[in-house]
Amino acid sequence: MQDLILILGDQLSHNLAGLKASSKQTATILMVEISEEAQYVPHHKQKLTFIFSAMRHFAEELKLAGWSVDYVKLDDQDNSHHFSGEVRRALLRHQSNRLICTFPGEFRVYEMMQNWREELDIQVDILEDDRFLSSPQDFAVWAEDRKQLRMEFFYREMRRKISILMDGDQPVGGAWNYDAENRAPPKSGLTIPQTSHFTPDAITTDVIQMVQERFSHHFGDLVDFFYATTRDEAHQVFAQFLDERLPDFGTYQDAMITDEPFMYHAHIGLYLNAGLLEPEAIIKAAEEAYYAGKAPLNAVEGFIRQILGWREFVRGLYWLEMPDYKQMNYLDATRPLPEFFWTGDTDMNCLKQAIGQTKKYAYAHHIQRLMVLGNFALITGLHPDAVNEWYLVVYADAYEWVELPNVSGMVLFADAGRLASKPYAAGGAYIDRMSDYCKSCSYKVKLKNGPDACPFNYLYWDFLARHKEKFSNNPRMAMMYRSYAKMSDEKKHQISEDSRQFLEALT
Ligand code: FAD
Ligand code: DLZ
Ligand code: SF4
Repeated sequence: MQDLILILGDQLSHNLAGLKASSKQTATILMVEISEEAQYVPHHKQKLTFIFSAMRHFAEELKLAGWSVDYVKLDDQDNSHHFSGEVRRALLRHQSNRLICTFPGEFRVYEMMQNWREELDIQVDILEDDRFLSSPQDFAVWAEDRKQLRMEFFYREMRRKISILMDGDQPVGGAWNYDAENRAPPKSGLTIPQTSHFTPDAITTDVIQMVQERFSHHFGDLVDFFYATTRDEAHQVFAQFLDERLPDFGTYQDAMITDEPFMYHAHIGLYLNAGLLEPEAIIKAAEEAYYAGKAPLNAVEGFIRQILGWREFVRGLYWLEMPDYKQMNYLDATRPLPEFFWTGDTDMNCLKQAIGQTKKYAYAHHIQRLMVLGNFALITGLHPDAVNEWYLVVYADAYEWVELPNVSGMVLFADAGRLASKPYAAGGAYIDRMSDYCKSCSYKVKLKNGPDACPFNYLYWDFLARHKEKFSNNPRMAMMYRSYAKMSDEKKHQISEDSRQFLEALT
């Protein structure tokens, strides 16, 4: 009897726990392309292309390494198009009575796996995903008895735990965080290095055709697909980032420039989350770049914090709080998603830029996701379900474990502050400072009210006024409420009128 090892589309790692639990002699690997996964939310065409192509390439690598691989393609005749059906069929094909799985990235898939024990009457081993540096159990222990969960404290413990950028028990350079040196506005005349481009090989070309045929109605362009689809290529992307972009990563981390989607970011989220890159190796390589004098501490610490801090933290939070987290809507937001989130057809240039890029590349960098798109969703009161679905659909790196806490926690404050100490709301001045978008916008960022004023300016105050009961006692927001209190009644009325008109037109 053979063991059956199930490998999902975001588990494409040769050191996966599931692979380590059996052997080439005693196991068959099962990989399945299924339309339920492609369509439970209608993923961006480039995301589908990336995942299916990376799965097919990984299956070839496994075969070359001597594994027996049973790979079910999307257009295979008897494909049942859901995980349970494919596992059931494969168990019969291989006469297996032991199924080995690695802990999945989404709660709904975990529930499915747990049900297989009874449904299929077999042994199902669900192994911890040890590619992460902190397990859900470790995180639960850390979180126990803490009223507020703050990434910064979790991150410091992780730095100590895996001994990264440490000088004995103290952080290298004397501080845990160098953000004071980061986040400069974009300078004119910056020459931003090109990102890596790969020409689609025969496997990717087949996948592109399949996606164009089957999922043409999904969001996103697929005219120019240049992403890595193998581990080797993903490593090339990262190597290029280390050499060319990491030194400026910190300084320009929050900057946004028209037609520069990738800036100095790494553009590796999709590879990390699918398993083509491993977080620990990435962090260590960045640390080495610092010790070798190739990148300054503010850049390296900032980069490591994103992966060792934020990435691990949001995963811990997800598994700690699910399934309730998904239902949370602390601010009682009800507005449907405006149509222009799918088309980019809006006069607000910052949104147009961020959505246009997302459509073209299935990518937008963190500040575009947080302070442009997210800020807009927060202050206009878009419903968390609609916003979560949009983010899950449109980004190539989006899986629920990472998308949901970022959207419901960081962006929408739907979790009542479990993740963030205050909502990330801002007026147009922030976007103007950190980008060149306002110069080409039909709205005037300096105007606070009236038909030509930047909508962020009045919507921001209207948001604060609408949620006064929930936020006015938050010490981090006291200053803003004091400023609002000092405004004349006429000014407050203008804010509310402009917002009412804008929001009515939006819906
Ligand atoms: P870089 O800026 O170069 O950062 C390097 C790596 O750090 C990223 O690849 C990622 O693995 C990690 N990282 C950085 N910030 C975060 C974060 N807040 N949470 C988790 N990991 C982080 N990231 C996803 O991987 N998937 C998502 O679905 C996702 N949805 C997001 C939704 C919103 C509303 C926001 C505000 C952020 C979201 N992020 C998500 C986090 C972040 O925006 C992306 O990880 C990043 O933009 C990916 O691009 P990059 O590889 O160039 O990142
Ligand atoms: C995202 C995705 C898609 C689109 N398709 C598949 C697929 O056909 N087969 C598969 O094994 N995985 C796919 N994935 C990734 C899964 O959605 C992901 O493994 C789960 O959401 C758990 O994180
Ligand atoms: Fe965005 Fe306002 Fe600037 Fe226009 S003026 S780009 S809407 S911040």
